[in-house]
Amino acid sequence: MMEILGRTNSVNVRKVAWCAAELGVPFTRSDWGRGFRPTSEPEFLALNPNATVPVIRDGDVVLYESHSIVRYLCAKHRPQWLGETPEAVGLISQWMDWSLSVLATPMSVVFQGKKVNPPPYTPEQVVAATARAKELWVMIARAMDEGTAPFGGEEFTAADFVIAPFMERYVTTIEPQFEAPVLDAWLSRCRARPAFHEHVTVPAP
Ligand SMILES: N[C@@H](CCC(=O)N[C@@H](CS)C(=O)NCC(=O)O)C(=O)O
Repeated sequence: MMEILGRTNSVNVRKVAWCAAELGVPFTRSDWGRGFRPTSEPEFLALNPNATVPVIRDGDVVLYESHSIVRYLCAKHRPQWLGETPEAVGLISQWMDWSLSVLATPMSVVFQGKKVNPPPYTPEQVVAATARAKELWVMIARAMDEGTAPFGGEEFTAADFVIAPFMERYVTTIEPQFEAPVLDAWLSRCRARPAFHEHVTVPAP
């Protein structure tokens, strides 16, 4: 059976667990990472020398980087979720990469600034990151309103699994007053799914 290594309060672990559950892929999970078994242990470093969660072990396949794991799971079990035309593949991939390279940083600064004690960032850094995160969620909502976002639709794509867990975190712990009907509707649809409820809407640390 596939194994996920990583604590459930990590947004990156949540992405992978939700994707696997929606695909019907059975898995076990073990608590590694901050507050649990340290990823600096040699057993973990042998799987991921970057010492980050999540990692999966699926038979002989060992992978780290949450978005690569989501791509792998979709490619193996539901390749259409990666896009059915070259254009769709490009767009889904673009948003997945964007969410790691652009969205994840301010989200992480704000979240850790609010939740980690002592906060690893100054209040000024948290204020700046909050403003940046808000700009980015406005950008996401606009793309959804314009119909150019390859996520939040009737059918899943790989991009849903990596962006919706950030959205859940944004509206629950960062900006509960954020007003964007298109995001509210998407979040409601996600929350109605048992797998999202089980693997993403779990209590934050
Ligand atoms: N780009 C990586 C980032 C992984 C990452 O930074 N994971 C954090 C948790 S969200 C981590 O491992 N923190 C150290 C720890 O928990 O010990 C991915 O998407 O998997």
